[in-house]
Amino acid sequence: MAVKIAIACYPTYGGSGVIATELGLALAERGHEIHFLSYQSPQRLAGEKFLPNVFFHEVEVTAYPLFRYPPYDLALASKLVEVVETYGVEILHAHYAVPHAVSAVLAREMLGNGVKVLTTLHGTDVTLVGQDKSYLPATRYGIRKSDGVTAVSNDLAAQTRALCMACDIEVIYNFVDTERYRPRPCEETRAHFAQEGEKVLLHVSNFRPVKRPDVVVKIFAQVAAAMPSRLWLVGDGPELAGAEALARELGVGDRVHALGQRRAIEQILPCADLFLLPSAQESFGLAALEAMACGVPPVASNVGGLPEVVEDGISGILGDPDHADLLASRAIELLQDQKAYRAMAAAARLRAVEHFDRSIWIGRYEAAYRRLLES
Ligand code: GMT
Repeated sequence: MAVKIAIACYPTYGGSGVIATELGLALAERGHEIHFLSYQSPQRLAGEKFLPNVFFHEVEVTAYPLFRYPPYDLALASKLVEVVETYGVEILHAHYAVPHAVSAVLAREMLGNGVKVLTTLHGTDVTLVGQDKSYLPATRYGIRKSDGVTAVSNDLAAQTRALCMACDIEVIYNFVDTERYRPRPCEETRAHFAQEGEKVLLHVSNFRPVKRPDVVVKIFAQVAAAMPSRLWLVGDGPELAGAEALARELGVGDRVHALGQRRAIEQILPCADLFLLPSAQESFGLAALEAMACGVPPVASNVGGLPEVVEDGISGILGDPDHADLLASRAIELLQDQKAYRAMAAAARLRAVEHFDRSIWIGRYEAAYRRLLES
């Protein structure tokens, strides 16, 4: 049964926006009608093939001299109402609690027509932003008043329950399209930023403090002291300049390449030998999963949901991000042992295909929608 779904999400490169967009596109391919709502078109929507059942509705926030802070959450709620009334949307799917869940609940109350709200929690909406005292009561309200709640890992579900935000939370893991994200030859791309025989370490993020780009650079500096190597930094954010400064301080500035924000990430990932993600907190670690699908083992922190994705010593390396030296020495050992490296790269790919391929998890979202419509 085809369902009409409105997806409220962030349009940026961050994981929640990526999952929301990939989910919407996959659902559209399965015949559902998808309406994305955000303040700009989601990044991953750009360049996608034309699908007649995919719509984007820009949430416009009108400025007014009285408004020091134009109320985006109200504009989003109003847009959701408009989209439901115009297109007969049956489900409002909020990705990220703040403010999307609250706006969706408000829209449902305004409509009063039985439309259902499903909220998907992604991590920082519960563990960081949502816990800020300026947002906590509203975050709790949005989550509790949703008709259904999903979380992207068991760890995040447990953290949410601990905060008494909601008890009935279904875990629906993040997923990856393992046909698009796959190992591929990339001599040409590599040649731009690395020489033959050099190892390439890669970090992709929004360079916020939670991603610990300082640890990324510290790990790399030790690897670079042990073997010819390069560090590629993809993405942008407040900590990027600091990471580059640290690299210069540690004497590896000329081996670090900031590539900026890139769209075709599936073409860059397979060029790396290792993917670094030593975050302070990570509810799932979608970037690590995308690397694994490309046959690139992650070197990541053993926090949050990452141990549910990466099996330490099998499909990647997990450790304490405050012990960069330990993570670095395990990375060096792996890179020096070709047989062990090949086995880990193959295990990483296999784990992504067998446990996190999108075909497995899209069906779980469809089932959640069905249950809501029948309730
Ligand atoms: O990691 C970020 O800062 C971005 C953030 C987001 O919401 O866009 O990512 C979160 O959601 C992703 C998709 O579910 C998860 O894979 C990330 O682990 C999670 N980030 C954190 O928990 C820090």
